[in-house]
Amino acid sequence: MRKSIFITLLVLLSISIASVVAFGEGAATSATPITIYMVPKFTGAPYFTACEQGALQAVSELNELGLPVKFYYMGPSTANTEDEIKTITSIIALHPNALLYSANDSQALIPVLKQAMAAGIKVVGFDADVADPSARDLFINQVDFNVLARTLIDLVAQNVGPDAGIAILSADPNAANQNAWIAAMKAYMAQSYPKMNIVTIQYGGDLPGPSYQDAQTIINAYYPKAKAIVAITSVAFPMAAQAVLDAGLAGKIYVVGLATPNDMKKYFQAGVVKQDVLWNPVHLGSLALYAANDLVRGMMINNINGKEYIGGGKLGFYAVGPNNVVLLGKPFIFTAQNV
Ligand code: RAM
Repeated sequence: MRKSIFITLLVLLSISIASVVAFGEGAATSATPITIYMVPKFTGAPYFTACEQGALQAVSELNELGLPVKFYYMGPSTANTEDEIKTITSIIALHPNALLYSANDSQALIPVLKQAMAAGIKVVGFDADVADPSARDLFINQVDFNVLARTLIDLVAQNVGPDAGIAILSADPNAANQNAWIAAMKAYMAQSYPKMNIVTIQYGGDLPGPSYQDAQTIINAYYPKAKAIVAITSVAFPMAAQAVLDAGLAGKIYVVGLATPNDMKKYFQAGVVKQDVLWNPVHLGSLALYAANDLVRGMMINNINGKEYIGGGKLGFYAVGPNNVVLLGKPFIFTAQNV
């Protein structure tokens, strides 16, 4: 049954590609390159560089198919909402076909994204959404919020205990992804570990210095009440590990979070981190790029068993869910054995 749906999808995608190639259906023909900009929360992080790499892979696959894409990656070098808005404003003036964003702030970006849509630009979020689904065409969510929350909290329960006190180290207080994970962690704790509790939530703004200082605050003001730090940004996790290491508390405070395995290697080696959780950021960037291409070229697959699909090239087909959210996949747990 699944196989036959897959074959139907494959056939439909090739028809869809063929029609674009042969008849120039939709907004752009194969001969006309389309222009796509990718704006991460910030450029200076291996996590977002991995998203960029994924987008570049998709660009070269599409080029091979005769569907040329001009691709540009730009954004603030460190987390900064105002600069992110300025970047998007300047991109709108260049009239690209599509814009990919990861929002530092789920509210602040809404007007500029609506402006982009009004200018005829297809808008696709990845990694971190905005609070208003009508401000973008699609959002690619890396992992189901509840699945990610469960993964992190189960690790705390296994390593510290079902009654652990937790300090959360987050990003911008208005970041949609971090806030959704926090809400999902609270709900899962209440349901599965009623004695577990969140002692404090600190917001390091996805910036190294403030994240390190927040980790120090947790160590100095909340340990031993908090015996676990859950650092849910790729900037904060290595900073938390560094702060615990510097305080001589490796092995006493359990530090877990989200970051590229490469970023965490030295902390595994130093014995301060035992697990690192992340999805595949390369695939996230690829799927976002494919989604934008599909929208611009009119290659979305509509109404198979009542659903709409995007074609993600080698990644396969992905259904568009409620609020135009597409789910990428599952989180991985990295350990000293596989980093
Ligand atoms: C940071 C960003 C991003 C988040 C990753 C894990 O780099 O906040 O939104 O998904 O960490």
